[in-house]
Amino acid sequence: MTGELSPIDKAKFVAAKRAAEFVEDGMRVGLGTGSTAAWLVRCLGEMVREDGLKIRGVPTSSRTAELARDVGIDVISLDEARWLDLTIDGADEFDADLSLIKGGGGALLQEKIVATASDQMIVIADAAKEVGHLGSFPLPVEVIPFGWQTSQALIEETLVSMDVMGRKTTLRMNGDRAFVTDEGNFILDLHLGRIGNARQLAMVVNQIPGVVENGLFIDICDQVVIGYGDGRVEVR
Ligand code: ABF
Repeated sequence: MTGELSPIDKAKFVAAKRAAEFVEDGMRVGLGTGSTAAWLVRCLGEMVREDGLKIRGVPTSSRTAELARDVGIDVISLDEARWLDLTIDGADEFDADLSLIKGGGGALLQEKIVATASDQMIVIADAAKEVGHLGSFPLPVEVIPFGWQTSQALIEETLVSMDVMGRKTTLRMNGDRAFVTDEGNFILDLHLGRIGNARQLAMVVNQIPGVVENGLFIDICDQVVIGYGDGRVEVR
């Protein structure tokens, strides 16, 4: 499955493989989105096919659902599962409090719903995702298409009074068209540079009309499994 991996891919793979060890028979497992989570899905698929692991997987995006079915995982909907034992997903940034920025893959809404409806959430990440302060990675905010430019202006106005360094927001593009999420919404990327109070920012942004959800995951992640390019893994 792995062949000769680049250091970054090896870091993602070893983190995913270590996290897969937390998955037990009979679990309902939230399956994340992104390249690190894709390694997890492949590892779990191998455990299902070769070790007879019995799990039901709830994907956090249509891309993950397709990959999970391809590797032989029994895929069910979140409503069929009703609640999850464990969600394993990637992240764009994590800090010492295990607060996260997620949504670089455009799936933050389903990811946050699935992660919140889980007894435990584990993040798998290469070591470069660890930051002292959240904010270097643009914070994704999902907005409905109606009035998105007004929402963008409202967000920028709100940021003026927030404890952040930058205030520029850009519409996420997919080629020459706006990126559209599985729910048919748009993503605005907030280029903040440094977020002082992530908890406050997450609450305030979600009050803005037109905003559906943001990519700050506060008090959701329970553990992080960090992979390194030399093959080392660290669980915190
Ligand atoms: C998804 O994967 C997103 O929430 C997050 O932004 C992204 C990380 O992607 P990768 O694992 O490819 O770095 O979980």
